[in-house]
Amino acid sequence: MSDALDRYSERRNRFAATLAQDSGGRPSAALLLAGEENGLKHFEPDPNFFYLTGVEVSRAALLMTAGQAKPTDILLLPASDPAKERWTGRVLTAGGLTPAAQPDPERLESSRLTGHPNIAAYHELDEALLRPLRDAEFLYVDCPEDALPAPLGVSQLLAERLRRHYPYLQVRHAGRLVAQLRRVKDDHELALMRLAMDITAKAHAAIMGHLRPGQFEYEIQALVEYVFTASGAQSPAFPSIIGSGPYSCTLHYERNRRQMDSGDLVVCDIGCRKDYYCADVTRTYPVSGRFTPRQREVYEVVLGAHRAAVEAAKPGAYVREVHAAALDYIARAGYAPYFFHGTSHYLGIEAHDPGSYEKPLEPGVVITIEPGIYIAGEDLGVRIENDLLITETGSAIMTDIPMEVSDIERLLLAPRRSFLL
Ligand SMILES: [Mn+2]
Repeated sequence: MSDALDRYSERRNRFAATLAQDSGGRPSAALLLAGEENGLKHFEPDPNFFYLTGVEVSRAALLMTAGQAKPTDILLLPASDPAKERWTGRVLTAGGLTPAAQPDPERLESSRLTGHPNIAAYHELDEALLRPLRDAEFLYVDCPEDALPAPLGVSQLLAERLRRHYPYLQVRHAGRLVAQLRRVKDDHELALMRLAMDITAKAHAAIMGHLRPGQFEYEIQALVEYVFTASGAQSPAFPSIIGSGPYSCTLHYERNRRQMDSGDLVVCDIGCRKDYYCADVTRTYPVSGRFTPRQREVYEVVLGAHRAAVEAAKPGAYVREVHAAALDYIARAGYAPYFFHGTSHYLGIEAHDPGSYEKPLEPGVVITIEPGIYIAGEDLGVRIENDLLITETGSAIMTDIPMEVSDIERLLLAPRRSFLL
């Protein structure tokens, strides 16, 4: 079995252990769904399902048990659909059984490609659930963190139906358990995140090579996303924020329609996703190439807060302590009212990766450090964001992009390159 496949089976073993621990050793079953295709939208599997299987097809599921006489680990895949494959190309399918009740060649092939010994068809999910649910006391299903404002999803409806059939079943949240595992990145994940960060660094270098007064924010967005795609990233990790002048103070500005002027600052909060892993890096640039004294004054405070936060981020520390370090620095400079968001979030398969903030940092955790000061009355917003890996001894910034005033001005004042168009 290849390294890649070992990695997923090792993750499933750890998930099974977490499951056994959470259910106190009582019989339980966990069901994670890949999700469904949505019109012409490019399909991406549910992050928790993907983390445990590496499988990218829709209408797939992972069924596992803990505390039961015979442990279950079944990957359910869609039935083959030759007519559909004319449109979509060959996808992983469940195959079937031979007359001798052995896996047919298609099933064997899917087993080989996924490293999963037990494959079944997704449309036979009810049958696959029969035995695990006969004894289970707990059913773990996944559910989005912000479920309340959204319509009920497939796994919620499924859990509701199963509970009607097995009224004694207690439903628990599988996502929280996978999030515990996803919070600490393995070497493979860190390698992919570094690729995403290197591409994002190239995009920031391109901004510094092209930015000039008179451009529209969307021109910078186009440049950034060109670099992402041309460098092999699958997509932006989140809508690119290119916010200039008054919009430098709008935290999640993503219209990017304004024409930039020479006295403006422009906040560029960008990141790509490479093989499912995200980068998220913000720099704030003076459009003219030079900060005004006032802009520089505020910029240096944010930079100092950034350093203070990095200093505070180490094994054993809490994210709230990292935030307090940044906020203290900004407060001592007199700007406390102008910093009104958190300093850090987890980063990984999602730009806002899940994980508890009530647990201390530990080696392998990746967080962002992104203090900012936003003075709307002066159209003056500054944010500086890097991605930080917690190490055995402290932390390491994973993104190599200039952030000192002198470096940024030098790069911005070098001869401009012009756009293709
Ligand atoms: Mn961020």
